[in-house]
Amino acid sequence: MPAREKITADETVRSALSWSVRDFAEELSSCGFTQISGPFGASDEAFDVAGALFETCRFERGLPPLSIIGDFVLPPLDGAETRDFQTLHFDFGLPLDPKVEGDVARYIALHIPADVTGVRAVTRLVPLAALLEFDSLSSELAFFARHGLRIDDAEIDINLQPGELLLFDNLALAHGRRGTRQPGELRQRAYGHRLQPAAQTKLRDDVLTAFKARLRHAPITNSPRDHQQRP
Ligand SMILES: O=C(O)CCC(=O)C(=O)O
Ligand SMILES: [Fe+2]
Repeated sequence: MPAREKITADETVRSALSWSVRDFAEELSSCGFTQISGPFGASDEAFDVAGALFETCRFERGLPPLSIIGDFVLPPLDGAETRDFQTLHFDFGLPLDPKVEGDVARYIALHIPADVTGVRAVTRLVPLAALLEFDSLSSELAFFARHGLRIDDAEIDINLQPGELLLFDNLALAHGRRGTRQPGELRQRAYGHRLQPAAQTKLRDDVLTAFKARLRHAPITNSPRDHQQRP
């Protein structure tokens, strides 16, 4: 049975959600991210839902099949707490001048297990269209910077809580963190494609073309639901 049928037929997953997989997939496609309250106690359960949603999105976008290319406990259980800030980044990066076969992360799922206590960090999301808008104002950037315009103006802070799941498009939003995370606090799974250099170059060009088109027409909108735009 093709993966998509297997996923959308999973009534256990669907009935556990107040929104259907399709609703969340639509929000992920239009906003670049979606937050699901669950609660999901265990990460396996959360990532089953993540996989179903990403599969729906990638199928509708005509993207190549996804596989799990990274699965991390952040920080590691036997590690130290993180520093109190993580700069904006793309997981696995965007290939700029690919020469060898490599993994490209298309979607990221973040889950905080339900038994974690005392979460103090928030995940920062910044739509790339907004970053490019800033870039296109480069001659004026120095002026605005002197007058207090910060990238924070485009930033969406996600205050992910125990049991919740955050899904985002790694190639539509840069992400980072504000605040400290304790060992074992966050589970992160990256879904992507292993691509030859020519396919990586095409993906890079498709991503940049999509940004340019968005800039000409409409910027990525923030979620209509419960996300906090920084003041
Ligand atoms: O802690 C977070 O919210 C984000 C973590 C992250 O993006 C990473 O470690 O790659
Ligand atoms: Fe990351």
